[in-house]
Amino acid sequence: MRFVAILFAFFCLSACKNDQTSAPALAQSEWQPGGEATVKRLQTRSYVYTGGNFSSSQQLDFWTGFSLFRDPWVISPSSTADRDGLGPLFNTRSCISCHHGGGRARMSKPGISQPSALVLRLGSTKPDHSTTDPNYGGQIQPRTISSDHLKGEAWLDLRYSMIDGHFSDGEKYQLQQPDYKLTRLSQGPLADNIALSPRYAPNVYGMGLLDAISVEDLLAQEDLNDTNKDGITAKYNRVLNVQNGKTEIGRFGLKAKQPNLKQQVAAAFRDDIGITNSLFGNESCTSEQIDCAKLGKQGPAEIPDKLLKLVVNFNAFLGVPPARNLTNDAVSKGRELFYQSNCQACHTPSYQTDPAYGIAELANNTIWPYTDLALHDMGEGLADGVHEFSANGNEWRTPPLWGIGLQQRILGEQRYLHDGRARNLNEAILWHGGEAQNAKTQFVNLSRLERKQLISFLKAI
Ligand code: HEC
Ligand code: HEC
Ligand SMILES: [Ca+2]
Ligand SMILES: [Ca+2]
Ligand SMILES: [Ca+2]
Repeated sequence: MRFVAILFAFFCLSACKNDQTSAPALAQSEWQPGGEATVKRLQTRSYVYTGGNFSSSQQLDFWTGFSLFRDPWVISPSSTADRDGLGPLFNTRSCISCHHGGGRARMSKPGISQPSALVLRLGSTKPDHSTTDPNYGGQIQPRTISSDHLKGEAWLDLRYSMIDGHFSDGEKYQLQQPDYKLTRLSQGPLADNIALSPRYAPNVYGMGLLDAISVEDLLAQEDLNDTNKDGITAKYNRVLNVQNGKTEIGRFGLKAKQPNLKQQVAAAFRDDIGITNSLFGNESCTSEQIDCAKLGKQGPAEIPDKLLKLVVNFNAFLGVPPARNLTNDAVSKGRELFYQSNCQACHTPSYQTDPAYGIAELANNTIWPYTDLALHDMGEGLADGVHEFSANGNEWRTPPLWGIGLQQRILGEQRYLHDGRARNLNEAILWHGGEAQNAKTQFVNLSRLERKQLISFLKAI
């Protein structure tokens, strides 16, 4: 009897293996994940280089855009009219303080602090996504230009508790479960039905290429009723394009709230730095924040369209780092395991960008971003409870994985996931739940060697 059972288990194992997706042969294009817009040589301290194929006038725009991304904004009025208008309430003075070298920045330390790269969004716990907090609006801005009249909205009290677990082979691991509280709130507690949604600044290279994926290629992956029965339902966020008032597919932001790169950058200017623009013309002050309104913008947009466009193009042209070590033995085994574990069901390996995309250098490129840009229920463990358009409190957009192995090298620190709770790639995978539960279980069941191989693949792409 026992023998039969073992025999049966053996057959099932091999049958189940056949069910799994096996990796396609390594393509030459995988070495250049950003296609023509891949950075030529790997840099050590920063991602800030354009891809190979931009003209000299585009390069010039890129570097001018970079200075607007890097240099701090100052209080208005000032002698540098090109970069004043900071606040009244703000998170940090520059884009780069949250996107170090075009990537992520240092994560907040546990304890009480004014966070920088960890943005505390406020959102509705009800499907009515447009509700924001009457006092604080849609985001906590911890800093202010005037310590006399206007206080920063709140500080963060961040604590971690440890969760013990083990892989199937008995090896132990520990995950840190975050607990977020607001403290030193300037206008009392948050309203009912409003919850905190912590967001750790993501990488911003390759954004132009993600913008250049055609809507058709994205929607072809939508699978609301899980017709292929793999336990995964890809859903695209439907969001407001503030320029034309239309509902469009969301791509940018951790819940894919923004339909295009320009709107993402314009929202960052207003919400994170306090710089109004033609898309978001009012300061982030709520109607309860009268002193904020008094100190705010007088006159036209604080960043004119011409300069806004330079920053958008900086983000669009920011090249993707080249892949490394793909033919290394461990990496190619890890590549096989990535597909066998069904990671690619959400982390869609590759696309051909839209041949008709407006920026010719970004059009019609073979790219390897490893994302479907769709929303997935990732389980209670990662849920923030906050709705953003059609995204619910359990859902997050699949992040791209290109260049992910370079974080230690560029930032000198590794932190992953929407709130930076994961301290390495192992932990990032172990937090996967919900629709990704099966993939996570596959990972937990791998041998120690296989887990290392899978991680070495992630470090190579
Ligand atoms: C205070 C920190 C902070 C500042 C300052 C900041 N960002 Fe971000 N950035 C974030 C966070 C957090 C997100 C994710 C937002 C979300 O989930 O909606 C983000 C998202 C983005 C994205 C989309 C990435 C993606 O994968 O969808 C781009 C592009 C971007 N930021 C560019 C900028 C630019 C340009 C500036 C300056 C105008 C800027 N950011 C300023 C924290 C910051
Ligand atoms: C059901 C869809 C889905 C599947 C399957 C899936 N992922 Fe993810 N993955 C996501 C989403 C969504 C996130 C973002 C979650 C968050 O930030 O809370 C994510 C985040 C990650 C991150 C962290 C990225 C970052 O920049 O912080 C890594 C690494 C990762 N996944 C690797 C994997 C691997 C390896 C597998 C297979 C074992 C896998 N994923 C399977 C959807 C998926
Ligand atoms: Ca302002
Ligand atoms: Ca606010
Ligand atoms: Ca499915």
